[in-house]
Amino acid sequence: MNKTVLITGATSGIGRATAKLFAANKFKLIICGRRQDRLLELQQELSGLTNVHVLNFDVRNRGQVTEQINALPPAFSDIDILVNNAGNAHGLDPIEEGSLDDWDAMIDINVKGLLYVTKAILPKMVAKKGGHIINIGSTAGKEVYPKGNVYCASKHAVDAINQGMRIDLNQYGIRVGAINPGLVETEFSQVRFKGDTHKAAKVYEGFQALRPEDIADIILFVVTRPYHVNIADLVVMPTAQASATIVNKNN
Ligand code: NDP
Ligand code: 8X3
Repeated sequence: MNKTVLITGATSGIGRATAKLFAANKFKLIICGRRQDRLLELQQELSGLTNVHVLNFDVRNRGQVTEQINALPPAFSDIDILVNNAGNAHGLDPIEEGSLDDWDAMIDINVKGLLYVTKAILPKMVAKKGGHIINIGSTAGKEVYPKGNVYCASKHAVDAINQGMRIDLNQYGIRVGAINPGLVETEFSQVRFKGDTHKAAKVYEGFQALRPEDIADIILFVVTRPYHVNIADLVVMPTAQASATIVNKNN
């Protein structure tokens, strides 16, 4: 198995767990993120298992995204699988109190960033008539919850983009699918609450949240199906979670 996979947001959480699992399964890796120190550390950790290339960009910067993907060395330039994972929630506020900076961040990263990376990857997939794009959406892309407003909107956009990609890329035989997790314990809530670790920890208290490794397992399952099988849209929640607002705590 020597396929090449590009993972955005590989410095933490779901992306990092996916990079580790894919390395153990001998995929060639392109790991992306803004925190170069973490990328280099992960590259070092995984280099005994597979070949790892680092791309250090902010997905909001379309110039950087395009230039770096276009300049990939030949050994990494034929990308088979793109995992569009980079993203976060910024803030949890009622709409009338929301911060414009938080709104910009979520739309620019979760929606526009995902599009910039995909646009840079697509020409080669289209030319070779094959490839696999996995979009990490969210249950927030299926259901809106109190104070989730713009984050939910960004993930609803990912849901629509996932469907749109699948429709338009159908003629090229490119597989497109979304994985939509519920509550996963990562750095997600630390980012949402701007470093308030107490508030972040409270989100996952009293029940077993999903672990990033659970999502990595699913991504590996999705990409290792026979080529005629495309998992188009998958929702996964902790057993304790029934919806965005119903979580069975302390049982
Ligand atoms: P983490 O905060 O642990 O990881 C987020 C990753 O995204 C980091 O590697 C970060 O890298 C990267 N990232 C964020 N902003 C940018 C940017 N501007 N440019 C490049 N990379 C960026 O959170 P998760 O692992 O939980 O989140 C991964 C994905 O899963 C997100 O799309 C999130 O919306 C989604 N998700 C998460 C759920 C959860 O409950 N945790 C549930 C459902 C979906 P760096 O900061 O180094 O750039
Ligand atoms: C992350 C899950 O419920 O915090 O997308 O929005 S949630």
